Amino acid sequence: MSFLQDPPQLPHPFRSDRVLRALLGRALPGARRDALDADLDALGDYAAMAWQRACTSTRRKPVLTQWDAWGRRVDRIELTTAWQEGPRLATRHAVLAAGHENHEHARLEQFARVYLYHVASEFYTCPLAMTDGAATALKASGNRALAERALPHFLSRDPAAFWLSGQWMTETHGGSDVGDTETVARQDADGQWRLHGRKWFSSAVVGEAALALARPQGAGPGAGALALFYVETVDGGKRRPELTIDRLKDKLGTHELPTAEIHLDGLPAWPLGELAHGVRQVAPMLNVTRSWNAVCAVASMARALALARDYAARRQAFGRPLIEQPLHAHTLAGMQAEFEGAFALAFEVADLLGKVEHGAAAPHQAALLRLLTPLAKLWTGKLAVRLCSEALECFGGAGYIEDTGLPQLLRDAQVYAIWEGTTNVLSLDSLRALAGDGLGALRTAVAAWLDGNDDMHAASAIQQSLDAAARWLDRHGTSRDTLEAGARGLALTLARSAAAALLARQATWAGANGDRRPAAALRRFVAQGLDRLVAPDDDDALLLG
Ligand code: MFK
Repeated sequence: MSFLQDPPQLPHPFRSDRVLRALLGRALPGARRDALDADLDALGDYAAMAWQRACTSTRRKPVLTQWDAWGRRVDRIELTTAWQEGPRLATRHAVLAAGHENHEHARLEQFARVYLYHVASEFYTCPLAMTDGAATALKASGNRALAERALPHFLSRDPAAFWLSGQWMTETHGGSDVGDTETVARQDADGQWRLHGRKWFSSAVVGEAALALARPQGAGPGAGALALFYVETVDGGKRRPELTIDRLKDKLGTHELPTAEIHLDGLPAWPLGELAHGVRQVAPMLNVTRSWNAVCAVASMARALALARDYAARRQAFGRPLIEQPLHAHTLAGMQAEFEGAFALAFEVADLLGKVEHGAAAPHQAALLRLLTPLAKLWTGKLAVRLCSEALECFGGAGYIEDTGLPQLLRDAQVYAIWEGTTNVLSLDSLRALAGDGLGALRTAVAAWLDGNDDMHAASAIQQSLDAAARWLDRHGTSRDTLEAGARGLALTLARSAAAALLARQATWAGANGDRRPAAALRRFVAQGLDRLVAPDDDDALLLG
């Protein structure tokens, strides 16, 4: 054999990530950086180790054993190594606890940890997101008894005390239309609520608790009649018999994540608040998990790009390294600009969340957060698929070969557009936010982000695309069908405009230190287009006829 290609090497995920380091350097007071950097460095070490391990071992999936040899129902799940390591990693580095510290930077510091841990965790971050969402919803509910019981476990820094929480919403009939939930809550003679039903996607079935939507017995139809309940799944170290696992899902990706179908047969439950408006009560959880979704999508992009960039310097073709081939370099640079925009938007959501939660936000920033959360989730979810797909192409045929570890990036990325609501569900959610003062809040924020930046071409492109979005809303806002048909185009336009303005802010900050790379990211991002508005027409019905 005359030639063996060097595989890509993963640079240290924290030390080599100039985009993350630049953001933290600017956004956090110096005194906060030391403790955070120690955790980020350790999580970066873990990620580097996990990549090496994945490249040199056989991929495993969790295994469900429902019955023991003697016929007892056991529902035991054997987890992969990274999942077994999850509680220790998550607690030692405060991946959840950091987000609930009592200061305005708590969420930014938390999501920096999430970003570095996510890919290596093999989607252990999925139940962590649910647990974070459950902690947030419990706090918002004002139910002190449940909060005092669960939060010390959910936010523990001790793996022995740590509990994961699920989010049991999705059902076969309900799906995205959660109002069609069929799970029923019945109250027994001594007043204890018990849940009866089937939940179709539970990604934290190995957890100790969950928040579940159910219809109190006798309540009417629709979402307004649903209630939100807290349940525990384990009693005395054993899974409660009123909870059975029907099977693990056979999914396109996220293979290490034991997503399950479950049956509830009288599982004890406690309402978080009033016995109605459960969707309203679960909304704080949804917005937190959607923020995780965005940051995790960006983390997958970062991984794909880091490997593709390293490989471009290693791989020779047509007499020179790929990175010296103009078209390859141009392709990678375009990907880098998109990634930097997505990173800026996802982390702005993280930063805003911390500010809003701690009363440190400006008046317009609560409405801004409400709008940017679905925008960041939906845009980064789609972009992760496109960027991971493009990154696989950067390896030629090797990108299509399983044991390079590369195809998994693309398979896993597909989940971001589905997990926590599809692109269309999130586009419709952004209409809810726009019905408030979302657009006004975004315009106020964009003006501040552009302040001091000297790229007039970018500023004008951003203003034009926001003006076009506002005109589109004025023109079509009265027709619900047209508004909904164009909601995705509108959401993508707003997401890209916001991301471009955030890149401008980053470019201004970096320019002061002589770093011209963020300005280049802004130019390229704007050149790749901001406006994704869709002109309404009658052809949908014809095309589908
Ligand atoms: C990691 C790997 C994972 C492995 C594979 C996973 C595959 C996917 C598995 C899953 O199932 S993930 C879960 C996916 N499902 C969802 O995310 C739910 C999708 N549906 C929605 O998001 C709907 O928009 C929602 C159910 C939230 C609401 O639909 P409705 O029933 O039409 O509610 P409505 O009447 O519009 O809103 C009810 C209340 O909630 C309103 O408040 P009021 O009662 O005060 O009027 C809304 O304003 C409020 N609300 C809704 N969304 C909100 C919100 N408030 C704040 N933020 C939001 N995002």
